Amino acid sequence: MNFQDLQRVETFQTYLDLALRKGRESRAGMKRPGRKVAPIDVIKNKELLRLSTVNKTISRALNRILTRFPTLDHLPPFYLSLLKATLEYSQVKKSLGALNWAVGKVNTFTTLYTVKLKKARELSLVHHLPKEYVGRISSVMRQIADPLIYLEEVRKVMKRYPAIKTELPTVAIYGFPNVGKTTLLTKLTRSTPEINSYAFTTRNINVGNIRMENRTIQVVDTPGILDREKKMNSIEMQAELVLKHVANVIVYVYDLTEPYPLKDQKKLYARVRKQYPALPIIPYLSKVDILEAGKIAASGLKCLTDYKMVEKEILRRLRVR
Ligand SMILES: Nc1nc2c(ncn2[C@@H]2O[C@H](COP(=O)(O)OP(=O)(O)OP(=O)(O)O)[C@@H](O)[C@H]2O)c(=O)[nH]1
Ligand SMILES: [Mg+2]
Repeated sequence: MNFQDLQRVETFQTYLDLALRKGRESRAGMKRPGRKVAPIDVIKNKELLRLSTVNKTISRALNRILTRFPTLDHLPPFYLSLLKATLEYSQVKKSLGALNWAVGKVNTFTTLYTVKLKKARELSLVHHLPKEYVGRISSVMRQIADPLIYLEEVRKVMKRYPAIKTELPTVAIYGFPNVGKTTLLTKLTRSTPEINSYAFTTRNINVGNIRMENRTIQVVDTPGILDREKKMNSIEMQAELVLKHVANVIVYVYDLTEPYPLKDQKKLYARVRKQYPALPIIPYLSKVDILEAGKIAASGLKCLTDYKMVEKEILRRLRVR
């Protein structure tokens, strides 16, 4: 899913002003009737067109928001968990519900005032009813002021969600900070995310694809994890949700050149192993090109050290699944 294209949600006043302006323009732009029509009916027809234009403009604007935002009931578990962790789920639901309510309400008032206007016999009433209609519509729109403001906040948060295809077979690269996770992603895929010689370079989830044997395998590079007891930050939590809901295989990256003790790296590995017993884990040792001789043997690790081997192993693991 991709939330990057969600469009900005404007204030109620913006939508209302737009609808009223379009309404006025439609009234002004109406052609003179060809045949002889009573003066009161000329005005009536203009006002009727104005009402339907206001209705159409508001419905279109609000429905566009409603259709672009994901349907909460159909969100894949990864995005649903992410949403619940980063936003107030019930408030998102309520705000979208409020927009739906407003579309219905504006529609009902439009029908009501269309009928009233058609029936009106006096000119004063023909002038008065549209004013009353605008008052009613304004009041409905005012009632969705807060939901619209909140949905704009929601959009800004969702824009930062990673674009993960939850239906693709997925490999998650996991491990301590600065161990070479993103470098491995760039070797496995053609993506070119940022790589740096300092920890916590990856502040978001990077995604790349491997095309092999006529299938696409998604590779997700997670930010570095410190196996802390204390509460996880939002980025660490995203990495955790990838393992929980999206990954079919994990590549765990070990690094013997970084200051993180091997004991801690093994502990994180064991934690992941225990937490996700159904997921195969491929241990990979990075930076062997700069590793002192004998260090691998001394570590007792049994890892792949070449990304080509990792690729083969990923395929093998996915094939047996
Ligand atoms: N020599 C050598 N350097 C490597 C290798 N893999 C990664 N590096 C270097 O290690 C540093 C960190 O690499 P990244 O790929 O950014 O590591 P990361 O695990 O994604 O780091 P965070 O995103 O901060 O958690 C960079 O300076 C890389 O160039 C490798 O196999 N050999
Ligand atoms: Mg990285």
